[in-house]
Order: sequence, then C-alpha cells, then structure tokens
Amino acid sequence: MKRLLGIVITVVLLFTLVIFVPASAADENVALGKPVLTVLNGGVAAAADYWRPEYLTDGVAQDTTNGNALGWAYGTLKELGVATDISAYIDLGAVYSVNSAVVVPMTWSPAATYPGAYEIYVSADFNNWTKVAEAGAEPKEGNATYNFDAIEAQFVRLRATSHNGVWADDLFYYNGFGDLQIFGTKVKDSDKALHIYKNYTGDLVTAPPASSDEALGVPTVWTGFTTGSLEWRFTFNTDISFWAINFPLSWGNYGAPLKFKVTKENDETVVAEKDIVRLGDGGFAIDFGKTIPAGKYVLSVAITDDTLAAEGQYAYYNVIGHATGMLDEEYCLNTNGTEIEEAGAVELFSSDDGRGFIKLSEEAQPATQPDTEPGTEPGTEPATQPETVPQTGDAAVAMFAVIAVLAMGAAVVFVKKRVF
Ligand SMILES: [Ca+2]
Repeated sequence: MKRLLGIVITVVLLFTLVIFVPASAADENVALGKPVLTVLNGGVAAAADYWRPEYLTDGVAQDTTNGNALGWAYGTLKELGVATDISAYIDLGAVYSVNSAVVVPMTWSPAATYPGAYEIYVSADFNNWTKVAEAGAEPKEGNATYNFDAIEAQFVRLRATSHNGVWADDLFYYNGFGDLQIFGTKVKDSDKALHIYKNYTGDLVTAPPASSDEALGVPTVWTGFTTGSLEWRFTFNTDISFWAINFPLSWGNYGAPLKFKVTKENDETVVAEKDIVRLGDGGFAIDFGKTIPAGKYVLSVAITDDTLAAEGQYAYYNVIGHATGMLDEEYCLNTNGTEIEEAGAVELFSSDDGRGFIKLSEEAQPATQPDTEPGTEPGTEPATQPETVPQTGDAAVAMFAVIAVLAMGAAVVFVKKRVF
C-alpha cells in the first residue's frame, strides 16, 4: 500500500495546481468551504480518501499541502454505459447574487480525469432551479468559466450526466471534478439550509452483518436472503418535505436490482419511485427527482429478481445497516414480509426546518413545498464553452489499478467474512 501511495503522491506532484481567477474584482468564490451533499444515483464513491465531496469546494484543483485531496470522484457500472446521473449540492449558506461558475478539472492524471458532460443549476429555494451552464462529454482540459446573468441563489447543483469514457477499469467508469467555484456577492442572510434528518440519535454500527441471529449482535434489515421476503417496508411520518432518502450504511451485492417506492400510508397512492442496480457495498441516496411534501409514508425497498443461487438462497441481497439510538415503533414501523424487523438507519435530505421523523400518531403536516422537477427551468445558455484538448497520460494507467483495488477491497473483505 505504501508503494501505491507513493504513486499517488508522485502523480499529485507531477500534475498540480490550477489556481482560479475571479470573474471580477468585486466577486468572490462564495462556494469556498461550503458544505457539499452528494447523491450517487446508481453510482459508488471512489473508495479512498483522495476523492471526498468536500474537496469540490476547497478552492483548488487539488490540495498538495494535504497530500491526498485530489477532488471529488465516483464510479458507475461500465455495462450501464457512459451515461450517468450524479449530483453534488452545495449550500452557500446565504443568498448571493451569482453571475459566474468555474469548473476546475481534476489534474492528478491529465485527460483521464477531466470531467465528462455536466450541468450546473442554481436555486434560491431548492425547488425552482435555473440552469446556468452545461458542457458536453469530451474531456475538458483547464478551467471552464461560465458567465451568466446575475441571479439570486443559495443552492447550487452540479449534475454529471456522462463519463468522459477514458477513466475506467474492468468494471467501472469514473468521473471527477477538482473544484467548483461560484462567484457573486452576498445579498442577505438565510434561515434555510440543507438538512439531514435521521431516524437515529447515535452512531452507525459499522460491523458487517452476519447470517444468523446468534452471530449477529448487530441488528440490520435484510432484503432477499436465505429466508424472508424480497421486500422491506418502512412506515414513517415527517413534518418536513424531503427530496432524497439516504441509507448511510448498507451492504448489497453487485448487480442486485432494487425498486424504491414511496406510497402514501393511508391510500397506497404512489408518490415517487425509482429503480437502481446495486454496485456493491456502501451507503447510497435515492434522489426521486422531486420534493415530497411532509406526511405519512411507506417506503418499499424490493429486490426485483428472485433468482436463486446454487445453495438455494436468493442470488441477490440488500442490507440496511443499524445505528444506536434508533427511534422506536411509535415513530417507524419496519416489516419484512410479515415479520417485524429491527429498524434500518434512514436519513431524509430536506431544505425545511422541522423535527424530521415525528410520531406516527401525530397529524401529518400539510405540504410545505410544491412538487418540482429539478432543473426543469428553461435556463440560460452558457456564455462560454470550455476548450477541448484530449490527451492521454501513462500515469493514469497505474492509478486505474489503484482505484480498482481500493473500490473493490471493502467488498472482497466483506464477502470473505460472510457465511451464507
Ligand atoms: Ca478541490
């Protein structure tokens, strides 16, 4: 591992430092240091500390003083093609008049890690989004600057829609960004924020699940194993609207097809649904592409393939991990078939202030936010387009191996520990 780390550091030193230039003297990078929340639809985070979401707003292509801060990156299954739907949301923390965005490519491996197609949206309320920039799938060298008519915004969404097709290993395409900078001036303070509401008050229990209750000691929610149902149903009540459901701790095998469905608790009306293919272990968020109003709901997580493995159990499984301080049955009901299960750790992403999970017996609040498809505004054409200079880098080849090892390492360790 030291040798691999050496390669990383060498590459970092070789290909370094893109420093930005503000759009105008009066404007500053208002995204600098601001919190980033990512939603990997069908994707997996690059499994190493080199590619963390917060490196998207640390102000530089890569932080060489930190050694490892290469940017934000993730992968999606190669067999699904280069199209992807991955978003990073930035909360600017106040309302700013913004007029320029700068996308800084990741630079530790020229060409290979330049971002593919993306779109940038801004919003004042997290419901109505205006597209201010977009770019094609070609790898983009150098900073891409987008100037647009000044608009008041607190939230920024960077949505990646394709990989550049260069950065890959046997299983995954990878995509990454060195930095996203938003320039503007402050208009006013805001009491809104991107919130994460949890159905637990303690810490995630990260020990991997075992196959029997005796060995368990760690309550988890299983879907699709040797026994039980292929569907887990989670009934909950909220006083806030939410736009994504996050499972911060989860295990699932490669290729497991899952359907997520949110229905109203009282009349089974489908409010939102989404299909994904699991790519391996790791937490993940489901972005339903709309804001779901406060209310009482049933979340169904179902494996849609009941194929059996040679040993007789279901071929696919999905596990939702546990945490300490779980809310009890007054707040959340968990059923797997007819069995009452332990609660899985669930988080709601919201821009509302509220209590989050409330007792099932409480009267649900009326909708506080309209249903809005993100990015449906006509948007503003970008004033400039990035230049395209495709390149190849031999150093990238070594890094592909490193990333593949890191990404798959956790899954391999887990599988070895499992007893089916
Ligand atoms: Ca950065």
